[in-house]
Amino acid sequence: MKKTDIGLTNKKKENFSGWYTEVIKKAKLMDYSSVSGGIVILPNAYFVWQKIQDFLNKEFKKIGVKNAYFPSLIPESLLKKEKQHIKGFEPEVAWVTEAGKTRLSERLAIRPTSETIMYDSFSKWIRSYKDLPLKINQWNNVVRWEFKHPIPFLRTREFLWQEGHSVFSSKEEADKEVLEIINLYERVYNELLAIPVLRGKKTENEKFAGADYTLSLEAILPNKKVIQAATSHNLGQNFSKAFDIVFLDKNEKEENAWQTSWGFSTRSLGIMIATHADDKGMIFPPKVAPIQVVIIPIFFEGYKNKILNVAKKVKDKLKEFEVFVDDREDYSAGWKFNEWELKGIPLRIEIGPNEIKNKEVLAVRRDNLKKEKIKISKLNSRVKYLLDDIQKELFKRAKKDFLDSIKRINSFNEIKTKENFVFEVCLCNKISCEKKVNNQGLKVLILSLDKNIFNNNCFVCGEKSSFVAYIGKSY
Ligand code: 86X
Repeated sequence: MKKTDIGLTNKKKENFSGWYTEVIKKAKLMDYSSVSGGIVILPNAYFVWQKIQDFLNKEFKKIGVKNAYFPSLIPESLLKKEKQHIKGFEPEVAWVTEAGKTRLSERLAIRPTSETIMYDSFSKWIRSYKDLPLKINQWNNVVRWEFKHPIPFLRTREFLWQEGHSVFSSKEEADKEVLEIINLYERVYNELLAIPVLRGKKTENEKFAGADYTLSLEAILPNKKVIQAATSHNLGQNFSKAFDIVFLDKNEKEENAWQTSWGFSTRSLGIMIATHADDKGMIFPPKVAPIQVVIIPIFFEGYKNKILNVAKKVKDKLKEFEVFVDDREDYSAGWKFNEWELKGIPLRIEIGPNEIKNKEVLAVRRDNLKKEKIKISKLNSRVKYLLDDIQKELFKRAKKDFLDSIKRINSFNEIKTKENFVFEVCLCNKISCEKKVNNQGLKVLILSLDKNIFNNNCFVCGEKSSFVAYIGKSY
């Protein structure tokens, strides 16, 4: 293969979508399948998903969430029991209608989300306040037959996620949990994936129809389009009424339960790739990198075995990290450098005759390509420092782009839709003002939970404002 074959031809700044498609394919993160909108998640990307699972499973356990598994097929009658929540979604449901040559007496939906099948069970399990809270999570796949064109990871017809579903005896507990969960999701983005996000509440118009209110995270992609990054819903008593989830309270009085549901999906992998990768290819944040350090022995005639041995010793010293020694002999060192840059490995260690002589290695960072010599005796602590620093640097860069993408405005005529910005505004939260925003091809993405208003007047109608909101183009 020629050097040019493993480089990227599209530039991130010039042709974002062409670039994205090229990175995910050439860095071996995904492969297409014979179903449109169905992708193969390759080991390098799946590894990240497992890191997310590890983190969330640990945190879920701390708050009493237990993992379980429900069937992937949902009878039509169950799916349609809560009318409100499937509004607008019906065209996306995929159905199983026959088995072999027999037509099924009732169609079965391939789960687009599992509220209905889970809550049917919950209604049988819950009798008294003593059965609450109930907190069940499942890691599964869901299918939504979207008609917008699919984009690997970011919009696929089948994807992986976790969906958590809790049942409480009071509204307050549900309020507390939806916030707790959205904060947890924010930590996955900030701490693992090194990505800043907007966090807030959806408007009545944009919330999940089955919920009293929806909290969400929104990520800003390099093309300045905004994408929903995770959601946490307070379902109130909407589903408990439809599914008859009732409990006897301490006074033996029958009450409808209070519920939440929340999800985090493999869309996050697409957001991570789009955020950090550059014109040379993928860049994994060290905390989720399938290989954190790649060691490349530079073979010289007469030194080969010696160098290989040192490479193996270095790997042994770095036991606490994910390390791979690329000892392939039929590729040149330069070719390997390019390949591991393309694949996004955060740190490369080169070992040649000079390094052996001086009892050191040469380390090259993927984020800024800076090189430094590290004494073998200081290897462990320095590699730890460098990986931490790369993680921090990636977040810092992403945060700068994020802040640069947000522009505060005070009046509606400041919106120039050709400009690519997320606008920070003060809003009254009337539907008529939101519709005016929508007519510009923009959405009210979230209402901030913690920012104080900076203008007393709604940026659309001029009447009293009540929220800081973010508006922008959405995926
Ligand atoms: C909304 C709601 C909720 C648990 C989450 O956002 C997190 C995890 N579920 C999901 N939603 C639907 O309810 C839905 C329903 C049908 Cl029938 C459909 F075809 C598509 C859907 N998409 C989203």
